[in-house]
Amino acid sequence: MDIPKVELHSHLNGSIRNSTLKDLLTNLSVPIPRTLQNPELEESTRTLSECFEIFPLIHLAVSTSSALRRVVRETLSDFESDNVIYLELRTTPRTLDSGSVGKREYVDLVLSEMKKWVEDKGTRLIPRLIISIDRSRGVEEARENMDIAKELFKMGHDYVVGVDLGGNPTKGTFKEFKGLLEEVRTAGMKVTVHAGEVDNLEEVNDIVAFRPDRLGHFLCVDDGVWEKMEREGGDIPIEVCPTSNVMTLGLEGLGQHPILERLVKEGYPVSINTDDAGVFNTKQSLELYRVAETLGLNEYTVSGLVWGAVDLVFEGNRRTRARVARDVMKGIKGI
Ligand code: 6MZ
Repeated sequence: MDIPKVELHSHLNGSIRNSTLKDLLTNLSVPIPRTLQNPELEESTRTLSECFEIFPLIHLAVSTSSALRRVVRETLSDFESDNVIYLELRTTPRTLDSGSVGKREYVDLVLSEMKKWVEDKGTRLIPRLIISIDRSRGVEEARENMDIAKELFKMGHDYVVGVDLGGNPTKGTFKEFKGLLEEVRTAGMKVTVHAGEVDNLEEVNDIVAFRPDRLGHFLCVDDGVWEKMEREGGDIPIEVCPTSNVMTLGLEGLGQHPILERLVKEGYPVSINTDDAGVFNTKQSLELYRVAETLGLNEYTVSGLVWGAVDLVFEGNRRTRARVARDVMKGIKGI
């Protein structure tokens, strides 16, 4: 799958290379957990609760400005090597360097490192930033994150394209954050919401009623949810993360994915993504390959999936969107 691709659902710290994570933990003299020592375990044991155990460890490893800069650079390089040409990375602002770097500085640091990387490399990869809320950390922290997002958006920062509600889906409720998300939407920003990663139909219905610009995962849903979506405004694009979904749902394989086949066969607006390329030991081309293999798709159908995702980007600049479309089309025509 060497065609130019777009990636729309990728958590910055979840994209950390395993080698970097081990390296940073070693420097901090933190013992390396068993799953990080054995590559076979890395691939087979990332259930939802294990994922949410590993994120605090990643955050501990990436607790300095220099570590964060390194993760930004390496993540961009990894996506570029996989021929991703447009990348929406998302991250949750937090403090670094024992509190001397605040949340706003965290975001500034990510943005400046992205810009610097682009300038130094002269790359065709276009990186963009989505600012996340971690639902397990409460509304006050969420408000701080959304204030940062709104401020940067109002300033016209060309890299900041939207906000996200994510974090451990078993903690907190969508309702707590709805008002905040409404505010950022009114300010003109795009909103994506993680939905249905665990069984909670009431919450999924609330999220669908809110009508975010995109939905993340959308796994535990029933017919009533689809009917509601249809009735109340039609399709909301879905960010599918195949390997992540298989692991967090504890499936035997992608063939058991609850909605993938239906989405692809019905031509639903979807994008295929990595979620946490480091945690799930994956990359975009591999995700597309797994979808193709599972559903028996030929390369034209896979190209159609990539092309469809171009329409779903949060980028607001018409020229940039046209550039992405042109580059993807050029690649597809070459196959
Ligand atoms: C929900 C997830 C996630 O923000 O520190 N995150 N939230 N579902 C998932 N599915 C597996 N994977 C990652 O990146 C790590 C953070 O992203 C969210 C969690 O809040 C995690 O702490 P950042 O860059």
